[in-house]
Amino acid sequence: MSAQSEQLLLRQTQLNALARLPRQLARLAATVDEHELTTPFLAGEWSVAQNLHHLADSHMNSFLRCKLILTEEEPTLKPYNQDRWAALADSQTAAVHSSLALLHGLHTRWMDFWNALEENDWQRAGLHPEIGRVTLATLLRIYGAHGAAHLLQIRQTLAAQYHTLPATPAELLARVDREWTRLQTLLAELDSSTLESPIDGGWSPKLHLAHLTLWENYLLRHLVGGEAAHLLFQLDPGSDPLAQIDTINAADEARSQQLPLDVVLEEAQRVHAAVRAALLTLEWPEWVRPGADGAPPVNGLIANSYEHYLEHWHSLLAA
Ligand code: NI
Repeated sequence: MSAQSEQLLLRQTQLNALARLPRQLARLAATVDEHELTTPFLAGEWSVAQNLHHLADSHMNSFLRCKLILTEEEPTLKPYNQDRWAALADSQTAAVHSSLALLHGLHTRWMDFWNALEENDWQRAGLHPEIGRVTLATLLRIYGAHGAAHLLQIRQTLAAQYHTLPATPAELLARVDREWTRLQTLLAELDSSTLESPIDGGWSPKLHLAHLTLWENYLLRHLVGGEAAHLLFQLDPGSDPLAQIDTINAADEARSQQLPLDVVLEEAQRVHAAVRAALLTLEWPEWVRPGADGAPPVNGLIANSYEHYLEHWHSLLAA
């Protein structure tokens, strides 16, 4: 590929990221309750709501800068204090629909702006007092990656609500239910063709779900049920499955590719229902007492349930 077409492809990727961001944020926000929106679970970091309001503030500023750069000769760009903005009352409210609506309209206008640029417009620039000369090409590169960085930040913020071990089986189950519901809410919006389409060239939603089912099955049959893990994964006796996670995942991916969508969806619900039932019958003291390695066995239940859903639902936002 020539350097020029590589650059065009990169620009298209950045434009696509900007175009789809408002929908990703709206889908995510629909799964987050008021407590989760406004609690800064990560000490010293913004709440989910502050992240969302910040994206609206930041992109409004950037859109205006883009227009100034296109219509004036190297205009001076006005910096602003984003932390102070995020601390204002309007950035703390749980009413995030206002910022989501702003972003929806704003990104539509912004896409019209970008799509109408002539090739030599991309090198037009403004002067930022702290960063120096900033071209439109640079602004697209920065803001094309900005949303993804905050989506990651939001996921880490939500994950931080689980930093301590669940105190009771009921709390474990509540966490499992919360993240499972988030995952299912995101899946429920996708039609069957989207469920089977690769996301950004990676796994389809169907493959993400099949993968979660594989490890829920491990939780159910090995961690709780005591079945030998090598039998479960059809490995040689004595081999350690946790040392072969990539091989196991790849084998399951190949198997799941061949399965009809309904079978994968049905299996996911069936295995998950069995996991839930099993969690209700745990002899709790055994699970929270530190094992030989110092870690309580409940960690295995967590890693193969709600923590694992959290790692994967994030990818579904881009489906
Ligand atoms: Ni995984």
